[in-house]
Amino acid sequence: MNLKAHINTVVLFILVVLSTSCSLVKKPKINLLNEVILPKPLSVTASESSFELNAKTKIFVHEGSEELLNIGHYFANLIKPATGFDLKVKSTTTMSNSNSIYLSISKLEPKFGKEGYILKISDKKVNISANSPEGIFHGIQTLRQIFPKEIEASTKQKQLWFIGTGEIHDYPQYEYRGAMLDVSRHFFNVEDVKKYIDMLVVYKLNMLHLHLSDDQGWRIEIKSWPNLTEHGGSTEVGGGKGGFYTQEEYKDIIEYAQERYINIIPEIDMPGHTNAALASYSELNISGKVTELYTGMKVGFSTLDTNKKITYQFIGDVVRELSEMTPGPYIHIGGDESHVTAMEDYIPFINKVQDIVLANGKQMIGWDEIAHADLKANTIVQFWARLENAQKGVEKKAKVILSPANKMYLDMKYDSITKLGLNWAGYVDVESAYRWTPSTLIPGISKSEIIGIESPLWTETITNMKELEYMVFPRIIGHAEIGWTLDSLRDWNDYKFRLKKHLERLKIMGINYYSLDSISRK
Ligand code: TNX
Repeated sequence: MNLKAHINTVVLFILVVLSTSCSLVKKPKINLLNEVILPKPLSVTASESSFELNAKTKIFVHEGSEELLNIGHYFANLIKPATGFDLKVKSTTTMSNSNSIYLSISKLEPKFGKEGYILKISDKKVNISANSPEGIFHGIQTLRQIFPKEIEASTKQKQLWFIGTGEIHDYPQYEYRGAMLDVSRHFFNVEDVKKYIDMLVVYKLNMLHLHLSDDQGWRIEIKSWPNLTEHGGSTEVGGGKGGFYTQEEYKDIIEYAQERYINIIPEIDMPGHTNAALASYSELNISGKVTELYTGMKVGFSTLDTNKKITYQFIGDVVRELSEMTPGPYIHIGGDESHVTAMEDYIPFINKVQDIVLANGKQMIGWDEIAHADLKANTIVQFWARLENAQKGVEKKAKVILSPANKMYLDMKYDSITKLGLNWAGYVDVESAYRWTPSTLIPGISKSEIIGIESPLWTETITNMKELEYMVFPRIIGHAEIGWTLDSLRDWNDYKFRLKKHLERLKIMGINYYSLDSISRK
């Protein structure tokens, strides 16, 4: 080694020693219990030291797991803009590396299920373990929320990234925690849907139900019935140009969602809410003639002809093409507000559609009206309006998803001065969205019959992402906590306090949320 190289090495050594000892001296005490994590985890214990994430931190994943490597890269990319760090993600067999974030599948107690996780933070490393990758992904969302809120910034921040040490144990109380987006009344393109998915995963939601057809527009390409999108996809409420997803685009959404542990549930609403299809194919109409395209906001005026063979051929084709593209277990068939379909036609219609869905290897979900039909063992009833329907469903041994309109409809106005939205189910302020308990909502329906809850956003009055965000946030965060967190750990005043702090984070994320000034007045 020549002299110059030697001097360089010595200087470098001194620098390294200085920098590590400096950071040791500076290491702050941070109390993990003070961090806001939404939804609230099952247990948090704090050990009042801190871990620093810096440019040298490495993400290690348990050897051989492609999926965990992907999650590692997801986290590295997530924090890259704000930190400027390009964290390495590597496979490993040992856990002895310091300054690392270690992701591993291990056998946690069965109660953690496939979505639970344990997050351990020491001053040297972060460790997330779970029974399956879903759990690791949820653990990553918790880790993300523990970092200073500036971690969400889209530009490089000048600051250090310390987090408090301790341990978090966590798993959900309901397996189905969903959102629904109506892309029919107003179309939202692939980029918008991906953005929405990215917002949902922060709160550990795991289902996105897409309302793909209604009177005002058909939004998914069906190759055997091309006019559905060509003609039926060309409109939306208010006369805009509509739009639709090609099958390639739909698969792209599914893949994006899958990488984030979100299951996509496609809905084709029938036999009502079908004007876009009726305007595209004459043979589906009772009159045998096509209808006009519709851009208004009325509901309940359209129906497929439930007595024609061609109707079931049509549904068979649609369900087959959808099932082929959809890896998840569910197909949603709507079934709501079929006001111009006679009950004696409605019941055999739903029965036949249920057979079609089952024949395609899928499980049927329908809005609560389907409880009038003969439900098969694994059919799911989605409660939105009528308690009697949900109760009837449970009597018929169906499981239920709860979407009570007066608590969960994100298209309901917050209050009388909200510009967007509707109010047929009343105003849904942030408090009433949060202050209820699924298992005590409907007499006769207990926790074991409820697979979970879902927050629908109908879009008659919602035309773009800024408007969507305003109606969704922050109410959906409360719904996410209802679905995930044990009822006994939830309290409105405590939640209100945590949510207010969390709103500063939403601001940095650039989300156009509804301000909580109105709840501060209370
Ligand atoms: C009822 S909820 C509907 C939708 C409307 C919504 C508006 C349900 C199953 N049907 O068609 O868009 O109200 O809030």
